[in-house]
Amino acid sequence: MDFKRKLLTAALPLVFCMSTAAMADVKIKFAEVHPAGYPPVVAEQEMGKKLEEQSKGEISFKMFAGGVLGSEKEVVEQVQANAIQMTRVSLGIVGPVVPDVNVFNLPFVFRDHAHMRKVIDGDIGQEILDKITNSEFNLVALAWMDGGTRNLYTKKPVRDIADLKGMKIRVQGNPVFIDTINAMGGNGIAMATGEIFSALQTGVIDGAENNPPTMLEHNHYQNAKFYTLTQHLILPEPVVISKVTWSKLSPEQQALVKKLAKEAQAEERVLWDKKSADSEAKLKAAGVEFITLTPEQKKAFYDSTASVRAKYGAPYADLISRIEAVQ
Ligand code: BDP
Repeated sequence: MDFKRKLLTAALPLVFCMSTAAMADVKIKFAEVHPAGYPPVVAEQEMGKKLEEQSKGEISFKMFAGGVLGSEKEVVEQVQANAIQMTRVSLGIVGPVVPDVNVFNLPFVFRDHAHMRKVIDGDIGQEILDKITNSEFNLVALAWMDGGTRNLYTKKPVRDIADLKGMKIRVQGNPVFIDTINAMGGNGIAMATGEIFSALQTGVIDGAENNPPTMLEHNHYQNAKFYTLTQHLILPEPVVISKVTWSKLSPEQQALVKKLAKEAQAEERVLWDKKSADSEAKLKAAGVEFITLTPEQKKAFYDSTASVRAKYGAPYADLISRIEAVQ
């Protein structure tokens, strides 16, 4: 064996040892604020696995779960700059960046969870994704994850809207949500997801609002034992990719990413329903009291937020009528 050949043979195993990530043309870092095992995280990892396989290793995918790459707001900024390539965020966080999406962020804009799903699965859902893509904010929106229905959780029970008076309630950093809590009589305070646990613990806030899986998995229930089923927000969560990365993909690769993101949308929904039911059972077992409102009591929450729908919904009156018409 001549020297050159020897060298080549020695190097071969090395080449095969190189990870797909090292060889891929496009490397995707995906940021998630939720922990491993949480429905969207599971569906997104599956999407990543399929992406690596079906792109034949041209695209690599790595999940960074549990908020290790920063808060959702910080992550969105990094995706805009292509320092992170993909993420899933609550639409609440996108609203301040792309105001058009705030239609879905309005209190009680959806009748119920099933209505929200119908809307995001149809033309309107695609239109809102396109609003994100066509905005100047350097993101391409691919699909929707389901984030369930948000309800109030508090240290002292809210059995009626009057009980909320003056309570400091954490919301996502979006003026629509601060105004919503204030309109209900509380005091809306914006902070990042990762700060809620200690804010509840130290009494900086009296409560927050979210779906059962987040209340459970982020341990908020440890310091807020009352869960009032207001159902005031039903926020879908877009999966977005940086436009810089998107433009590096071939049309075939773009189609593949889109297709797999839509598959993840369908897969996550099944996981979500199971996780929600499990979370409710676990929260109850941990001593959380679920407070159901009568239709009149719920109407009081709806009526109190009319000013918010009027203020932020006015430019979108037609769209809101189309949302209401979805059966
Ligand atoms: C959860 C969303 C997550 C948000 C969180 C929050 O899935 O994206 O960050 O609420 O309110 O339901 O911060």
